[in-house]
Amino acid sequence: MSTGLKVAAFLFTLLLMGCTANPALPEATSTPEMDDGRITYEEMVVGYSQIGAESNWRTGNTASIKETAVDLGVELIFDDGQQRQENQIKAIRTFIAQQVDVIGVSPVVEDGWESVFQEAKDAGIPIILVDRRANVPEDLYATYLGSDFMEEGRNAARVMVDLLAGEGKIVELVGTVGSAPAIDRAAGFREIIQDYPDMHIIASASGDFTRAKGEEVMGDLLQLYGDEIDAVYAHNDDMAIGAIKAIEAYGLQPGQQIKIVSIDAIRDAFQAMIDGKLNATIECNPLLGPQFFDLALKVVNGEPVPKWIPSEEGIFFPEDAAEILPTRRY
Ligand code: GZL
Repeated sequence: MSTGLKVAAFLFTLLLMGCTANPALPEATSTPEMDDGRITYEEMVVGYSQIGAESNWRTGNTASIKETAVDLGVELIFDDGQQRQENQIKAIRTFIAQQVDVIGVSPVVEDGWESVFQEAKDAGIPIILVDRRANVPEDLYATYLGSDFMEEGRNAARVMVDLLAGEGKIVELVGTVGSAPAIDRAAGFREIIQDYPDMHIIASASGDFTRAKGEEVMGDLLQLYGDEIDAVYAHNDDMAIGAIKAIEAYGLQPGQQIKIVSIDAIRDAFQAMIDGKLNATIECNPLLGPQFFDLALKVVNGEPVPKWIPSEEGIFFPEDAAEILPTRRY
C-alpha cells in the first residue's frame, strides 16, 4: 500500500474510532504509518532527572511529567535526585548507558554540568533543560523550557514597592544556593528596588526552597531583627508558609504587621491569602509535562526548536484568591 493510501487509511481509522485527542496534550507530530525514519511518542524512550520533592511546586511538576508520559504512551525512566547534584549526574550517566532517545533534566544548581552533558552529546543523546538553566555552552543542550526567573523577581519587587509604599526593611528567604531561580529571583528583585532608596534588604538567608527550613531561618531572623522587619520576600511559597508559622510563633501577624510576597502560586499560597497571611504570590508554572514531551519528540525527530521556551505566568492577590483556588492544580 502506498504511503498516501496508508495515511488515508490511518486517518479513516481515526475517524471510525472517534479519536478525540486530549486537548491538553500536544498533537502527535508523527504517525506510525508515516515511516520516514521519525519516531512516535510510543516509540520514544525518555530519561528524566528530577531535582527532588522539596516543595509543592516540585511535586506538581513531577506529576505533570509522569501523567503526560502515561497519556502519550512514552517510556519514561524517571529519577529523583533528592536535591543532590551527584545523584543527578549519576542518573544522566545511567540514561546514557541505557541509550535513551532524549534526556530531560532540571539542574538543581547552575554549575558543574559541562562534563556529563558532553558525555551525552558524544553519545548522540540530546538534553532538554526543564524548569532550571545550567551554565553550559549552548551546543550542549537542545533547548530550555522554563520561567523567566528575573521577571518573577522584578514582579515580586513591584508588588513589594506598592505594599510598603516605597519604604521599609525587608528580609529575603533565598532558594537553593546556586540554583537559577535563587540567583535570578534575587537579581530581578534588586533591579527594581534599587530605584527606591528607602527600601532596604536588611538580611538574606537560604531556606533551600523547603517549608521546614523557611520556618527555621525566619525564626532566626526574627530573633535578630524582631519587629524591625516590615516585610518578607520569599523565593517560593513553601518557604513563605514556613515563615508564616515562625512569625505567628514570634507573636506578630503575618500579612498584616509583616507583609509577605512569594513565588510559585501553589494552592497553599491561595489559602494563606484567603486567611490574610500572605499578600501576593507570583506564578511559576510547574505543569510543563505536555510542552516537555512535545519538545522531546521534535528534538529526537530532528525538528528545529527555539533555544528557550518561556512559561506564561501571572500575579495573584488576596482579593481573587477564593475564586481562583478551586481552579489551581498544584
Ligand atoms: C522554579 C523551581 C523552584 C520553585 C520551588 O522553577 O525550580 O524550585 O520555585 C522549587 O518551589 O523547589
